[in-house]
Amino acid sequence: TKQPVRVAVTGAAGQIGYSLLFRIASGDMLGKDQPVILQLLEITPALKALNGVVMELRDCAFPLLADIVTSDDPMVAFKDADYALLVGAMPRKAGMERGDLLGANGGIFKPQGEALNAVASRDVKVLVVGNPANTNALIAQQNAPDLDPKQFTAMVRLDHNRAISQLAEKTGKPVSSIKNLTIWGNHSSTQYPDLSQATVDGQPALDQVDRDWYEQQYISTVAKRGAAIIEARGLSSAASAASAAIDHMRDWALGTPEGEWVSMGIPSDGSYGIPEGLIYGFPVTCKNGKYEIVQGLPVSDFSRGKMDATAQELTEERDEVRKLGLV
Ligand code: NAX
Repeated sequence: TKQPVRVAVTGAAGQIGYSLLFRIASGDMLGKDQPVILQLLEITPALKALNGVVMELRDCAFPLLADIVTSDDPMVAFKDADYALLVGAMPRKAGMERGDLLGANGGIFKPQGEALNAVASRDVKVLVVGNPANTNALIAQQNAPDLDPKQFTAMVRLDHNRAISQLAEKTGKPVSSIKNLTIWGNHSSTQYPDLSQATVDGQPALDQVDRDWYEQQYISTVAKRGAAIIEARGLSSAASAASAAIDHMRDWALGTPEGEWVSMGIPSDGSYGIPEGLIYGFPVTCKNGKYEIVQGLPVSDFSRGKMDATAQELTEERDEVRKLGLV
């Protein structure tokens, strides 16, 4: 039997945590043969609620759940962590400017980056879910100089999954028939859900839908799906966000199927003309615990405009956190 691996989760007493932790502990993320130790971080006032979640986790009697650690100190929660899912963040409040939001999150992700740098496994795989996810990932990464920058990723997988489900609904085909669509850029309203390479049952997706529907409706429906969930549920997406985090980590750790790609927010190496260093959604394949950008895809003028616009937004966010001295 395998040795347990350490999985750190921040914001563990929150909504996403309430779904995510149970999926990790049941083996959905790292496989049904991989025991896990959960290392849960919360702010001090939420530790009591977190303890309730821990009681429930124990009551599930998950065979793969080897141990649970809770703390309000990132140096404890990230100790020797093999995986770190950074979910806890500062939400945007009414009247907050982008600079205020980025500054408040810098207060969380800078010390967390420093703690990962100091105590996590040297091979730790980090996924940032807490918004603004791409730039929060950049802040954590830039404060962890001893780790490889490629170890820091941001979640665009929920957008990716939403894009699949919207296309499945439109074409009347099962989600399993849809391959190789891409979320480029920021996990925000400027993201670009790109169908130009996507296939449905092996046939080009754009031959099966109306170009107008794609450009005028599909892209914004995917980008605004989070707001639609809040409107309907009165709360933001949680179970679907947790499921996407599981998908992201599972594919990174265990690999993507041959001939298929997924979307991950990763540091740009300059591919596709995206400024180097931005944490940007790219099409990637994963193998042996490493991801690689899918190269050589044709980029239309329409795509170019969308890809540059979302890169521009991320550049502005980076400029803002630079001004704040966070990176
Ligand atoms: P909740 O407010 O339910 O939970 C967040 C938890 O984080 C709280 O329990 C809070 O006490 C904790 N927390 C705050 N600061 C912390 C710190 N410094 N250290 C440790 N824990 C801390 O939010 P939830 O619905 O779970 O969403 C969490 C984050 O995910 C939000 O930032 C949200 O915007 C973001 N999302 C990102 C998505 C993505 O696709 N990248 C989609 C879903 C989600 O909206």
